[in-house]
Amino acid sequence: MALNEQTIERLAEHLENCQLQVRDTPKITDEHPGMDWDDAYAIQDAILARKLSRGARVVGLKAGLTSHAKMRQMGVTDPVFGFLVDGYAVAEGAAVDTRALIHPKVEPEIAFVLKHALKGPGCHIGAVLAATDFVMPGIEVIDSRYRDFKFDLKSVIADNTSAARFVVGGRAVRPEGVDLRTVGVVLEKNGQPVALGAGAAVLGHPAAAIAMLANHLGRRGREIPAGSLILSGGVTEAVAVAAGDSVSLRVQGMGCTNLRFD
Ligand code: 0L1
Ligand code: MG
Repeated sequence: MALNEQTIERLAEHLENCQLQVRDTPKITDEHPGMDWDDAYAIQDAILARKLSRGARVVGLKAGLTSHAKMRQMGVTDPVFGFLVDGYAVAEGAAVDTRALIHPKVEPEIAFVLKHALKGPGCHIGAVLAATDFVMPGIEVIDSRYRDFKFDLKSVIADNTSAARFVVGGRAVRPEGVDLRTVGVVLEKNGQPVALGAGAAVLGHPAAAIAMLANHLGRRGREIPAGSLILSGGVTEAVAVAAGDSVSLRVQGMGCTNLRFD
């Protein structure tokens, strides 16, 4: 670790305040160019601890930057991992209040729900599919706390990978009931298709993102608990949304899930 505990706490407070007060900030590596990967996840952990101390619950996990389209869009090369708390969950078809967000974007995702825990190292697609109860469509709303979504990987990890809101819905499907590589995904905004893709856009197979998360947690002595919901990452680039927009995600064989923005 390159940062001391006080600095980690201060940066966590700063980033969380940006989220709570709906204001952006330059990326934190501008002031702390020497921070390392452990510092980045320690800041993310400290943000989670702040939320838990106020009564939040973890309701899921996420992998981000898992598609080449997203990596190109953001100019980065590796996936990142974050947490989802109860305040981020939106009921299907409900409205997201854009006044609580800085510059939201939506991403079409495949959500996994596990029946068994997954623990790395050595976790692979086969283990993920064996541990998966069902998969379903999910829309993630990301809202980087960084000005103009300009960040590097360490900054975005510290900022809990831009997590802000999510919805899951449509039809829950057993993993053996769908080929997650070839499954087609259509994201519509205000009735117009705005992004199209197939599951393989996520690291060749969306389950690979879950395996990477299990291996990442395993290196830290943790696991993905049974019952977890995990967003496996955007299948396409992210699409900007604003008040008045409605967004719908259709995943082949899994139906549709929707969000509105007020
Ligand atoms: O979920 C994601 O893929 C987003 C990760 C963070 C990068 C971003 O804000 O676009
Ligand atoms: Mg995402």
